[in-house]
Amino acid sequence: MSVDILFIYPPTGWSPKAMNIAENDAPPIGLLYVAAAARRGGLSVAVLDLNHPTLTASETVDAISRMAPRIIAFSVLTTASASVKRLVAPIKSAFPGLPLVAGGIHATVLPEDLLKAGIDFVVRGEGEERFYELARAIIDGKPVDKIPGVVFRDGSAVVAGPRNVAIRDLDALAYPARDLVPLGDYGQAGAICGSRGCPYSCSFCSSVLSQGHLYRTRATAKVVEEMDSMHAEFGTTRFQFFDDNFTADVERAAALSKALLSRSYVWACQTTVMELAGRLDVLDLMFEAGCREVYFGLETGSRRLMQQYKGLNPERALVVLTHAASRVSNGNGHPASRLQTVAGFILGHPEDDEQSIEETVQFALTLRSMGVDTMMSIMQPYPGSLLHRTPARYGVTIENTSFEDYLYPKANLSTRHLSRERIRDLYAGGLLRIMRTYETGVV
Ligand code: B12
Ligand code: SF4
Repeated sequence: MSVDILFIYPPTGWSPKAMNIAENDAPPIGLLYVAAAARRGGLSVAVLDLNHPTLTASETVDAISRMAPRIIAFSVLTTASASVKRLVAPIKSAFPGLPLVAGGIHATVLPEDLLKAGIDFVVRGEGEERFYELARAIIDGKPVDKIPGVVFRDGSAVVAGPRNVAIRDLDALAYPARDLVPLGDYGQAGAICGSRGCPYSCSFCSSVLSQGHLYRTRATAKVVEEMDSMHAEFGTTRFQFFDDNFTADVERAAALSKALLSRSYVWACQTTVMELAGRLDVLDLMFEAGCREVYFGLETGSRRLMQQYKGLNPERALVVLTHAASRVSNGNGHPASRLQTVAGFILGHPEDDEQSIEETVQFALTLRSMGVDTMMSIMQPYPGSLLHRTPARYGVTIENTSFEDYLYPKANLSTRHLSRERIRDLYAGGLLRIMRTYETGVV
């Protein structure tokens, strides 16, 4: 077997065996979009997800040798950048001259980090159009310096093509090439994207600089069509929307829900509270249409910070979250169950202090007593976020620059109010109090 392109999805910083697989149990949708576009252009493609099944470096080299690709292309999140760097040397020594390409969020925001490690070409931004052009140019021996988004080394110089602009018409894209991965092995096999980008600009989010504020949506009919095709091809009935913010356009969320009323699919999404605060009817509609899990990025439970970040107050947030958590259905075409409601919090915001963190933990405990699940993480300085780009502006110090440690339970920065160690201890203490509510059922 030989292929033009072998796409590789590397593991995050945790060793695959120690990794909480649920965190990483989704097919790499971004990479599968890029693979589908390359295939549509006539290139033969294969995908190796090093998490499914987990492969060591030498097993990866063996797999590459069996597939004999003309180009290797990695999808790189920051937490996976160390894995990619570790793979470069064995691949280069086994296959000298084989071009190595990288794309994805980390490659987009820090291309030189990967070029320095031996990657030959980086594609910044959305890869569907640009990767295909690059791959064709490499195969045909044509120049690559005019391709938007492409960055490469020329001797000691780093050459960058023009800026890669965001794709406007998401409906024109080929569906992600899900057939190239062992779809049945993923917990979140129903991953699907109905929109890209987000109109907000939270300081800790990499979407801001990597995808810009350009919020783009697909036609609802097209999204439903893709769900139907996944149902027909893979038997999918449970879907996970990977949109950054499912209700960023609340009317669109309502329209998509209406279109799903006639299907018996179950689905999950992530969103923010703001848009739904005055539109509980949309939440009801989503539930009626099969939404059975909703993750709210609340980020803080402190009155002061909630106001500052989201223009919200805890009472308003409570109305939305408790409304969601009290939705119960006895069937009606969709599975009889409740709406699992999850509130996500981050500890260690630049303005967090002992008191605001205590308020966040208290708020989480209040939510637990009302049937809402909570998820706590520690603030990370992800490249691509404003916090990483201008830490001094936010009064934070990045104490650890080892990217593989940028995982939600690890403390890697200090703020003007709290040391890194104190953030870690407050997180551990808060988490313990919340975990106890799951053990005992008593809040
Ligand atoms: C859904 C999601 C998840 C899901 C699924 C992840 C998955 N396997 O795909 C779950 C919940 C499992 C998850 C887990 C984690 N996530 Co997450 N997640 C997202 C989210 C909301 C959407 C990702 C997505 O599917 N986007 C849609 C697709 C179409 O876009 P895309 O993936 O960026 O791909 C495009 C381009 O990047 C590029 N591209 C991608 N790959 C390639 C490859 C090549 C060769 C080329 C040329 C181009 C290219 O082209 C694609 C198509 O246009 C993003 C936010 C965001 N906007 O990116 C965060 C995000 C990616 N996650 C993030 C993080 C940190 C994590 C975790 C490490 C959290 C943790 N546990 O500590 C884990 C890592 C797990 C892993 N390795 O998969 C960060 C990454 C930050 C960074 N700088 O790397 C983000 C950006 C959110 C944030 N905090 O800012 N995540
Ligand atoms: S954290 Fe959520 S709401 Fe904030 S910019 Fe990122 S995707 Fe948008």
